[in-house]
Amino acid sequence: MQEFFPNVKQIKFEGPDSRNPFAFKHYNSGEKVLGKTMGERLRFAVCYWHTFKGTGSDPFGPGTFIRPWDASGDEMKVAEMTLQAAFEFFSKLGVGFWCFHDRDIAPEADSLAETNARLDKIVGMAEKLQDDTGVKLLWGTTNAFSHRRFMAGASTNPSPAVFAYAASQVKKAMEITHRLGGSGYVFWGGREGYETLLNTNLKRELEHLAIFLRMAVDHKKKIGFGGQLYIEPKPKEPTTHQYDFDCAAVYGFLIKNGLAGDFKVNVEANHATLAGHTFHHELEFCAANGILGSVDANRGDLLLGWDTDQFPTNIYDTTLAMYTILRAGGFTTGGLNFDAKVRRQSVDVEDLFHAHIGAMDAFARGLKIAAKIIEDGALDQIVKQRYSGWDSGLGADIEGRKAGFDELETYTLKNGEPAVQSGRQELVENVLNEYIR
Ligand code: XUL
Ligand code: CO
Repeated sequence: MQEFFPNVKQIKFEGPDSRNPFAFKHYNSGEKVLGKTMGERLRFAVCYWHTFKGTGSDPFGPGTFIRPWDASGDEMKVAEMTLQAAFEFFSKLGVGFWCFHDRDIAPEADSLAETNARLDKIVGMAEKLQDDTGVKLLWGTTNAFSHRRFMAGASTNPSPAVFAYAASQVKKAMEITHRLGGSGYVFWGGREGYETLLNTNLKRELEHLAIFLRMAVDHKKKIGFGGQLYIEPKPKEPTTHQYDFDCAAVYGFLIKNGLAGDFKVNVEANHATLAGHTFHHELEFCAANGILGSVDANRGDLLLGWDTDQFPTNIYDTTLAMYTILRAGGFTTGGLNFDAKVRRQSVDVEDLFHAHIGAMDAFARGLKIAAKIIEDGALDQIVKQRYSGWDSGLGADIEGRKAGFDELETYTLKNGEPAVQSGRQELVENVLNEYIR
């Protein structure tokens, strides 16, 4: 069988002193952190679209990558070679999971029936490669945003025929995800939003989105798919205003439509920053509301301000992310999917390894640092003390709904001006810095 990464052998853990660029310095899959192995805690996944289908194109120029798995004039042959290259990559990197869009793994044909037949063929191969390598599917999803039929959205399209096409596509994508034993299924509303309200019935589009998601829940039950459904928020890009703007908007939408029990959130770091939030904020919001499901691990560039999907390398970001994820109980069905692409100038196949090795090490460091902060209770003590007024007396009466406005007015009239306490922001920032090593 053809080897697509002949210059790279199995990536191993060599420890922080290693200078081998093809070795992990911090990610040691079998090492235990807070009672579980790093592999179990981090549940890394490689995404198919950027890593194997990405071309290096940008709005100012076409692709720059020349991939050995693209070297055929026959689309289906390319799909087969790409799948083989992907599983060679997953195995050499030592990740447990992968993620795909339906259209990443098999090219669209002239009819839906023919496209589905192509998918079945590739999925049969993927089933075998999963068995051979032990690599599992973290989640599947549908690309209902690239084809011109979806230019005005999929489930929020003004045309019911496009809604039907998107439904057929999701039906099939859920079925193949189920067949491959996927732990989840993602809905990212690629073009579920609008460019101008002058031609948009916003109320109706939101109703259609809810109907569509209800149909997906029904179909999941019908086929016996036990994986978790996720919504992945993004505020803009490609549309000017996306409906699943951020985690709070998604949560409100789910609650309003009685879907909160059926969906969790797939939080993407770069989407968080596009929404004007930190990645940490979005994770903490989900944790606080019991909807933290999975993560698209990447980073944006605040100087550029678009979805650059860079590989995560910032230790502060990975530490704070893992701090929230660990305190929320860790991943169950979810994991850390590298929805990230190498830069346009990183044209060598080896660059794909450097990118993932660095990102996995960055999260391994974040995990270890966050675990130590938690073990020491270094920040917990400070936060607990800050809110201790709520544990007894006045605070407990308010939380227990024993006091109303009348009682609180009586209290205030009697006790006068409340004492103020320092928020000690510089102190907590220093504490964090002491752990980042
Ligand atoms: C786009 C994005 C998608 C989703 C899956 O910004 O993040 O790749 O993760 O459709
Ligand atoms: Co994503």
